[in-house]
Parts: sequence; structure tokens; C-alpha cells
Amino acid sequence: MSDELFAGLRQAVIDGDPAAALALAERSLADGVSPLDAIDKGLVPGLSYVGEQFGLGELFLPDMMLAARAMQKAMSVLEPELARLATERKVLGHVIMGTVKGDIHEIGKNLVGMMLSTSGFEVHDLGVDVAPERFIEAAQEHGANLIGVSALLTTTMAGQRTVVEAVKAAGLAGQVKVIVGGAPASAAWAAEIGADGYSEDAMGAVALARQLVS
Ligand code: B1M
Repeated sequence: MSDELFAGLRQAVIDGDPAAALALAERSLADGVSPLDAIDKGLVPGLSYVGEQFGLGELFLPDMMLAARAMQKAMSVLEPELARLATERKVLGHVIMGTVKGDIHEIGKNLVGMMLSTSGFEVHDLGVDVAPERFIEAAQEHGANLIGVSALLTTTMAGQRTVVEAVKAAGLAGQVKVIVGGAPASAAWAAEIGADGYSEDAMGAVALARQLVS
């Protein structure tokens, strides 16, 4: 039964059909399916497929935009449920989140922010296309423990290095830890740029954040 729902969610994203994605997300919740499973087993595989086909030249930018819209429509009901399921709300730390300058991909960043938030972190989301100095200003304003920097493009990932350097230049190194993620990033990249950690997915980011603030 859940498999059918996951397949339907995946297809709704591939078809770029927000109404179907929303209806299936609502049905998943009504059927007691975990919102995280609906995201990880339904929506994300759909978006990954569209990304692969785009890379192969089989689908085009409008297809990718429609797919993202369908995913976000489904997320509009799944995210509040994820938040509701968060049990305890002890603040573990303050995290500044954003996608690097020049990059407007936000779905993965939002998912990481949501998981951190439901795990007890206070998340201050700066959005997308964020200049390095904005990360620093926000970290100082909120007394942040962590800065999370997402990048989805090989052409923008250098922005993660710029944020690490800006943290050092502001005299915040050690006090404010920087974690990086997104498709082109890796543990080796994080080490190369002097970031404090890398995670390949949202759950890993929570574990990493917990470890870094402990
Ligand atoms: Co774009 N795009 N896109 N895109 N897009 C990719 C990334 C691409 C791989 C597609 C492809 O060619 N196969 C490719 C990048 C190639 C490269 O650089 N090597 C690409 C391209 C080329 C582009 C444009 C340049 C296309 C163009 O204009 N010709 C353009 C760039 C615009 C810009 O940013 N300046 C562009 C635009 C777009 C849309 C606007 C249409 C849309 C984004 C809509 C939005 O976000 N509101 C879009 C989409 C949807 C994608 C794909 C299909 C899906 C991305 C996504 O949301 N995935 C993507 C292909 C793909 O990834 N397979 C693609 C789902 C999300 C849950 O996963 O973001 O990876 P992800 O996040 C994961 C992990 O990476 C990790 O955890 C998340 C959850 O597990 N993670 C972190 C992410 N951030 C983290 C931070 C952390 C820790 C973990 O700590 C801080």
C-alpha cells in the first residue's frame, strides 16, 4: 500500500503535477505513512530521476521547474507534520542556514533545516543566493553555534570555501562551526576548504550538528 503511494508521489514529481503530489501527500498522512518516508521514498527519487534525465538532455529546464513545484506542494503538508512529530524541544544550538551566492536550489537546504529544527536546533534560514557576509552577520546577530551552507552546482560550491574564509576573517573560527552539503560537496571537499564537517543528507546533518555542539 505504502509502495503504491511512494510510486505515485515519485510519478507526480516526474509529471510536474502539484495537484496529484498534494493529494498523495495528504493521503500518505491520512494512511499513517511517515512524512519522512514519503519524502525519501517518493518525492526525492522522483526529483532525482528528473535531474538525471535533465543531465542526459532528455528533459529540460521547465520540466525541472515543474518537478520542483510539485515537490514543494507536497512538502507544504509534509513539513508541518514533521514539525508536529518532533517530541522534545530543548534548544540544542542555533544554526544559520543558507544556499551559497549564485545558487537558487533550496529543496535540500529546506529539508536539512527542517530536520535540524525538528531535532531541537533553532534554525535561522537566510534562503538562497546568500552572500558570505550575510552568513557572518546572522551568526553574530543570533549567537550561532553553526553555519550550514548548501550548494548544488559545481560552479557555486566555491562559495562554501568563501564562507569558511569569512568565518575565519571575522574571528569566529572555532566558535562558529561550518558544515557543508549538497550534491557536489563531499567529505574530501569539506576537509580541503577547512569546513568543520560534511553530510550527504539531512539525517546525517542532524547527527553532525549534534556532535559539533556537544
Ligand atoms: Co538544478 N541542477 N539547475 N534546478 N537541479 C541540478 C543540481 C543538476 C545536478 C541537474 C543535472 O544537470 N543533472 C545540475 C547541476 C550540475 C552541476 O553543477 N554539476 C543543475 C543545473 C545545471 C541547474 C541550472 C544551471 C540549469 C540551467 O539554468 N541551465 C540552474 C541553476 C540555477 C541557479 O541555482 N543559479 C538550475 C535550476 C534549477 C531549478 C530552479 C529548476 C530547480 C530548483 C528549484 C528549487 O530548489 N526551488 C532545480 C532542480 C529541482 C534540480 C534537481 C533536479 C533537484 C535538486 C533537488 O532539489 N534535489 C538537481 C538534480 C539532482 O540533484 N539530482 C539539479 C532534492 C533534494 C532533497 O536533494 O538538494 O541534493 P539535494 O539535498 C540533499 C543533499 O544534497 C543534502 O541533504 C539533502 C537531503 O538529503 N544537502 C545537505 C543539501 N544541502 C545540504 C546542506 C548540509 C548538509 C546536507 O549542511 C549544511
